[in-house]
This record gives sequence, C-alpha cells and structure tokens, in this order.
Amino acid sequence: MKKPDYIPLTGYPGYSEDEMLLRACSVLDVLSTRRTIRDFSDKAVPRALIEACIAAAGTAPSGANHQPWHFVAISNPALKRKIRIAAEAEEATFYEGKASQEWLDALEPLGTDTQKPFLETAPWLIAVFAQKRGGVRTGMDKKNYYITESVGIATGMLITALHSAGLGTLTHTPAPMNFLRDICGRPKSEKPFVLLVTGYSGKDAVVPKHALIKKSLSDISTFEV
Ligand code: IYR
Repeated sequence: MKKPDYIPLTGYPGYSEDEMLLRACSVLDVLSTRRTIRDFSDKAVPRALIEACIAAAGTAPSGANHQPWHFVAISNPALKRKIRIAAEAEEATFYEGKASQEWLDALEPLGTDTQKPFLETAPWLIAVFAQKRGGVRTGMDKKNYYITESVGIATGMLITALHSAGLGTLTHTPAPMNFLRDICGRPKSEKPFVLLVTGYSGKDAVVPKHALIKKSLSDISTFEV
C-alpha cells in the first residue's frame, strides 16, 4: 500500500491545564444557553454570517474525509413559502393520522402542531443534504461512508456556530422531507437530512419548560478509571 503524504500538525497551542478547563467551561456556558426556537424575528441576517457558519460546519470530521454534505441556504421568500406549504402538508398527515399516540404524547410538552409560520418568518432556512456518493473533491463519484454520522456531526457544528454567533436555531424534520430535494434542485443521490431554521429570536419568544430538563453529567456519563 502506498504511504500517504503528511505535514506537521498545527493548531494545538498547548494551553496550561487551568486554561484548558476555563476554555472548556466557557464553551459549556455558551452551549448551555442554546434553546430550540420556534418564534423568529423577520430581521435580516447578513449572508456573510451564514456563510461563516456553514464553513465552520464544513470542517467536521467525516468518513474517509469525503465530506458527504451539501447545505442550501435559502432567504428567497418565494422558496421559503413553497417549503412552508410543503412542510405543513406533511405535518398535517403526521399530526392527523400517521403519528402514534405515544409519539403525540411525547410531543405534547413542546406544544408543536401543524402550523410552521417560522418557515417564512425566519430570514434563513438551511436545508442539509446527505450525499450517498462523492469523494474528497467535488465532482468525484465514489462511495461515501458513515454518511449519517458525518452529516450529523457537521449539523451539530453548524448549530454550535450559529448559536455562538447569537442566532436562534430550530432543527426541523418534516417527514418525509423529499420535497426539499425538488424545491432546492438537488440530485436524487442526495437525501434531505434536516431543515435548519435560523435567525434572531422573536421579541416575545418563549420556550417550553420541558426543554429545560437536562440530564445531569452523572446521568449521561460513566467514568471507568
Ligand atoms: N416534525 C414534527 C413533529 C416533531 C417531532 C419531534 I421527535 C420533535 O422533537 C418535534 C416535532 C414537527 O415539527 O412539528
């Protein structure tokens, strides 16, 4: 097997342990204030801000470094309207039949329903697509690996970047989402992964108390030392 080329690693400045803990805690502080928002202001958000956040997501690790994602950022009001109409039609079939009673009961504390006005109010919708085939460079047509994991990590990093910038986000997953592929003009080989809604939070935005219940560190982790 041919040996790969390497370059020296950079970007790890060697902080003191005290400084590392401070930095980790400051990330925790920032992320602890993130809420899923369903009430957005219509105030415009500069394209450059969205571009920087998508570029941050694009640094995510991925299977064989194939970066199997594509982000379609939509501020065009006609497209947002199309997406709202299609999403609300899907949600109607979900809430009025498809969803099990157990699922509806789980959603009750969130107060969600078929109406998705934020899909038009929010200044940006970011449709995230997962690519079945691709490669390390655009235009390649090789098999991709760990696609869901890779796109999930990139989406998490996108949410982190948007939230760090001060923007609200909503991970919206109308199911099925295939209409997004047609509206966004993406190829059949791509699967819609999530529709991320982003913008400033509305003046009187509220969050359900249910969302504040977070499992403790000891609930979510086990240390074997
Ligand atoms: N997609 C629907 C239902 C929904 C499902 C889950 I799981 C949520 O955490 C929230 C909503 C909707 O957006 O209303």
